[in-house]
Amino acid sequence: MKKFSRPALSVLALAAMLALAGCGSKKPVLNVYTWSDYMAPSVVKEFERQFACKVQMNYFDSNEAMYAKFKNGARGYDVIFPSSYMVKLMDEQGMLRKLDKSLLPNVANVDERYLSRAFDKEMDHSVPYMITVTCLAYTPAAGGVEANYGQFDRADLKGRMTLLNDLREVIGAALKHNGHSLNSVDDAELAEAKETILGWKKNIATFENEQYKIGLASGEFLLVQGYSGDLMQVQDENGEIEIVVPEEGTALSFDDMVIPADAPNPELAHAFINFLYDPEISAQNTEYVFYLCPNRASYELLGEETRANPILFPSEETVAKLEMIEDLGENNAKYNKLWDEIKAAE
Ligand code: N2P
Repeated sequence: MKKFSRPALSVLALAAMLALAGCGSKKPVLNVYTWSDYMAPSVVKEFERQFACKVQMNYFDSNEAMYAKFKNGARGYDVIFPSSYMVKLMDEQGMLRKLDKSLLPNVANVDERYLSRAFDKEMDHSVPYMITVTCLAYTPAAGGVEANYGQFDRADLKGRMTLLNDLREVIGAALKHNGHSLNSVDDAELAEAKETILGWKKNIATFENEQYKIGLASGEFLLVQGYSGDLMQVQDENGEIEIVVPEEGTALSFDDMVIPADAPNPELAHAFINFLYDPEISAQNTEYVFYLCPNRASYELLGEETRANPILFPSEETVAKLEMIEDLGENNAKYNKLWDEIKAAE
């Protein structure tokens, strides 16, 4: 008995010593809250290596789900990736930390052409991470697809199409389809959008933000509304898939990097944002996720095919059709109500 108690005790003592010493071997953890399929694993690994830390990834599938989680008291995140309109809302509610620019030297390379369309042009609380253009994608089996949102009226594709589970994207698509701004707060235009979406709802399988990618790749879904990079990731696996920018115009959105006001590890969070703006890292990330990180210094490091990609680097004609999703202030409530009514409708 005695024989065994000594080593056991010394193991315990060592563990206690390590605990008292703040666990010398324990690495700092950076808690990230973001969208899935949105960062190259090699980029995360490289950050962990350079900064001797562990990056803990947590995922959300819509801005509203992320915001609701925060409102309900979720804490402990160091960097979050909401879209700009949601950043504005969170900022107004004092949820975000002011960024320390002295810790973000790489961010000086941000592309002014995009920054000029951002709401936080000074990057006081947010730095653009990636740019999304909302698109349609389809397989040849969909037959005779036109590049417009009117495709969701097609009864011949009933049950084989999906719309995003994203209220700003879907209401925005209907508004655009009917010739209006996707930020409209006009009651008549919104009522008309509701009717349009209720018609589409009869033909779609579901409102989906994640599973539609697998469904499109496998041929279960023939036509989907999706986020540009996600669609290109699927296209990379299944070369038959076509991606088009809807002719009526469509949403341009930025997902930004922000640090919550009460982030446990703000220094490491700044280091992460700065790291993601290292030209090599931005380029590597864009090549992997097929979204554009608006880092001018990274463009020349992209492959030729990527540089020629008309969705990552759209023509002036396409750009003219894109509209930024904006925060609508008190009118957000109108959209939430409309979305609830759409979801509840038979
Ligand atoms: C990544 C989706 C991010 C785009 N999977 C949404 N703005």
